[in-house]
Amino acid sequence: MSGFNIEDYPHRRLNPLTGEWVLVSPHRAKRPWQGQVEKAVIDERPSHDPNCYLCAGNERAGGKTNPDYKGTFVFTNDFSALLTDTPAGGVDESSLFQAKSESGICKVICFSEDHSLTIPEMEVADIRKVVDVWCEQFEELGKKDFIRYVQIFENKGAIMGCSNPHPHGQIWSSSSVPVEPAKENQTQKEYYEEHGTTMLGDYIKAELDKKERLVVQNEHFVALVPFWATWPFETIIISKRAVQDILELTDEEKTGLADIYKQLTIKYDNLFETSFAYSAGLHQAPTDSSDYPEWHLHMHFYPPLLRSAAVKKFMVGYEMLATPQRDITAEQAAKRLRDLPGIHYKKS
Ligand code: H2U
Ligand code: ZN
Repeated sequence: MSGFNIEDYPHRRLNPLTGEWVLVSPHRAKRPWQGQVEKAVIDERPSHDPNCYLCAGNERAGGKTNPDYKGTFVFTNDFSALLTDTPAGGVDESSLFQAKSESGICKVICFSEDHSLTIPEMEVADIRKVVDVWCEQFEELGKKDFIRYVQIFENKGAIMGCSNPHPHGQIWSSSSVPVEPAKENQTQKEYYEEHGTTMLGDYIKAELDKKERLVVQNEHFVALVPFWATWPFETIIISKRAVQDILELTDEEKTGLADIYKQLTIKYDNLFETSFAYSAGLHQAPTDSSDYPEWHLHMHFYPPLLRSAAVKKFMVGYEMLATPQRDITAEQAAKRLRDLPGIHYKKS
């Protein structure tokens, strides 16, 4: 088509980290939205909830009692999806019936003793304590012979299936490299072999130059809407220095990670003046003691909200059967986030 441009015409964009494509239909986002934009009721929570299984001093579903912790608190998930003592073995009948034993360790991390808080409302110094726990856990779990990948993540909000508003995250570590990191393992390796530099290092260099998809940044990290974003307000935090995992971060960089986690989630909360739901998690090199110079630490944020505190995007129909699709472009989403105040709406 002559005169093609990506602001006006339907097109596909490549996600170089997964090798997958997303369909973008910018012409559809041009229709004005006339539906109401309802504000969510501000949910006021107590600092301590006697019925919360993550609050200090309370009993959990498994029967154990939480200590009187202050700051962060880590425990082994009472309903772990992976177990340490799974016998080796599998099913290997033919290429059609393949199964492999999998073992691992799952943990839950309380980010704060204060039940009422969320990351955007916590102090950077307290989020830094969360980053320190990530480092301790990544090191401890990654050192184990049978652990080859450590997935650190946060599921936030009831619409993401999160069972409890108490600020918390999880770590699932496993004996094999799971599907998403395995794709990124392959693509980053191929890129590094071809260019001698990390894919995401080259990517942020270009994005810092173009600026149109940037959301927030500090000295050590940048948060942006990736060119290939699938979810309406999907973002990625990337370290400015290429490091394979969080253990390589300097003290200052760890504080930088805490800072950008807060800055980005403030933007998110301010977008619809609601506690913004998402699944977010770090992607880093496998922990099988090989060297992975191609791996570049980053954190994905996949939020489901589209238009208001209540209207979410559904990945259904064409997206389940063919390919993911979006209307609002990555550039429009980035501009909306970038233009929002940097102070949390509850504090302004
Ligand atoms: P979500 O925030 O994504 O719902 O996860 C909370 C985790 O906490 C979940 O994996 C665990 C669940 O198994 N959990 C416990 O380990 N102990 C409890 O008493 C309740 C929930
Ligand atoms: Zn609580």
